[in-house]
Amino acid sequence: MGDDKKRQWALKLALLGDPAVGKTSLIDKYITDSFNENYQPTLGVNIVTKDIKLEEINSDIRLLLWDIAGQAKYELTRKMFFQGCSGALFIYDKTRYSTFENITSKWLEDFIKFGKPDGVYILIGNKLDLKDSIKVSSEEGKLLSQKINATEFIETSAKYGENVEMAFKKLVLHILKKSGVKFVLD
Ligand code: G3D
Ligand code: MG
Repeated sequence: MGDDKKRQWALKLALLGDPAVGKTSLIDKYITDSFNENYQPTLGVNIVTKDIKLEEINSDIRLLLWDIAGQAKYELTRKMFFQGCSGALFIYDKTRYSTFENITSKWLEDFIKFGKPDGVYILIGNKLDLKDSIKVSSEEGKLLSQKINATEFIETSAKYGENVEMAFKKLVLHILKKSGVKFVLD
């Protein structure tokens, strides 16, 4: 209370999920307004930065969004991918059940094995707009998020931007909250 000094943060966030679930599309949608830089090294990762301001906690935050660019190379660069990573979005495609199953058997396992023990993560069911091809119900998504102790479950459409900004913002707020920043998060 009474501390009005502006704070600055840099957070590394990972987007995890099977090929074609929409990781890159979610990032593209999110950064459209304030694109900074985007480079694709030969390492199999894509790193995009985005600077955001969160007035509610008087903070400037630089986000480093790590996206898997080549599946085979990801296996080789996993350690680096998770080093210093504060949080993750676990993404599956609501129209492909195998992408949902792989959240636990592959992506969560990697995050636990290679990531920070106190890392924060949100479960994302993407392609919400493909109403006629849905294979994973909202109830199943919700149940999985509880089972894996995700801080939130959010369904998105990267195509139409539905809930995209909210998903990233919630991840950031949950990370800051967990690291001791005092504010009310609902
Ligand atoms: P990835 O980065 O996880 O591999 P991409 O996935 O972002 O490359 O997306 C894979 C394909 O799914 C792309 O289609 C992309 O347009 C589509 N996609 C991603 N998110 C959504 C969504 O929310 N709704 C719909 N309808 N499609 C989505 P293409 O045809 O370019 O391969
Ligand atoms: Mg991609």
